[in-house]
Amino acid sequence: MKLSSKWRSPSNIALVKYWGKHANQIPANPSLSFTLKECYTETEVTLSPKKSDTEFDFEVQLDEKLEESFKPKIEKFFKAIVHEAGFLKEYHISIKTNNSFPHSSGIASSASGMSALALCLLSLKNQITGDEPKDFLQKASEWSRLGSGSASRSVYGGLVQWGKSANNPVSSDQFATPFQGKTHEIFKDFKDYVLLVEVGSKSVSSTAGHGLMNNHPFAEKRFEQAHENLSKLETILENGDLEAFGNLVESEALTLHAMMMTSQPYFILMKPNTVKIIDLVWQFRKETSTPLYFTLDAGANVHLLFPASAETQVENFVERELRPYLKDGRYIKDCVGEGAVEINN
Ligand code: 2P0
Repeated sequence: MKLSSKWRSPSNIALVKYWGKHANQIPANPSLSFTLKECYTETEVTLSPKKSDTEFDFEVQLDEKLEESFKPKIEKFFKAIVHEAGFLKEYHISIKTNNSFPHSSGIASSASGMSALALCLLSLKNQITGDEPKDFLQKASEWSRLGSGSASRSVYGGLVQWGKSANNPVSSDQFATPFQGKTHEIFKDFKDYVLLVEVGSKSVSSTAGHGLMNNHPFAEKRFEQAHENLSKLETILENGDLEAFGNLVESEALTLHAMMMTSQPYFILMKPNTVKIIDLVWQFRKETSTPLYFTLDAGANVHLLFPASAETQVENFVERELRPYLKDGRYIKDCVGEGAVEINN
């Protein structure tokens, strides 16, 4: 009998950013994100009798085509979890994956992709051993973290924290946890329009960028600031102060990119149209008082964050003023989502 497991896992957007890490994927500071809904990866893993003597006998297909370039990061992930997943050495492992968002959209697939894979592997472990640990999602988040730090946050829906912080006794560097604070209604159906500015691969990978925080002249101050911002954000999320929210997330986004620009070697992931869009967002906010804010990931795309009540104004603004600056005029209308789900065939 073939053993298989299939999961859909979403991407997430950090409000307080993870940038810098220690050995074994331990974050240098805590981060907090919104889990998304429309940007997700679906992955199916099937185990069958081993075909070769290699340590890990596996193949990966993206959109039904073999994808050799994914193998090194996955093999590294297998090595990181094999002490808890001995079955990885005993089977041929077939991984079939696809993303809801366009492949070369510049949307990082490592959060959704690595969490979907971790969830499948943990389900398979449980099928083989007959155990169902009561903390399934916590363990899946821990395994996801070992694949890619930001992936640890994708298994849960809504607001999710990863990394130890003083105010939150259940927080951990090992795995993410659902945000423990009170959340104002306004954040429950928040929108994130992902504006595609640049497609294709980035000049510097996130893993390399994290590495450049070692010996970075501003690193310690930045890690301290992330703790402070997380604590401020907890209050903002409770009281629903949108202006304070926007001020904090925009500052986090620009600080992330400032860390890149002040690394050695230095680099810039924003593109001219990224800056143009930020400028237009600021102008629009000033003129209309619409609560529209931006954040950035480690790339050139711009995420527009706003409450559902502002959607009509924002959509008109994007169509009228921002579309000319987007790659092929493309953007994805996303919103806060529920987290990963298992798919039963
Ligand atoms: C984040 N980013 O908190 C930050 C903000 C990008 C900008 O985590 O090396 O793909 O696989 O742990 O998680 C991107 O880095 O890096 C990231 P690895 P990851 O979402």
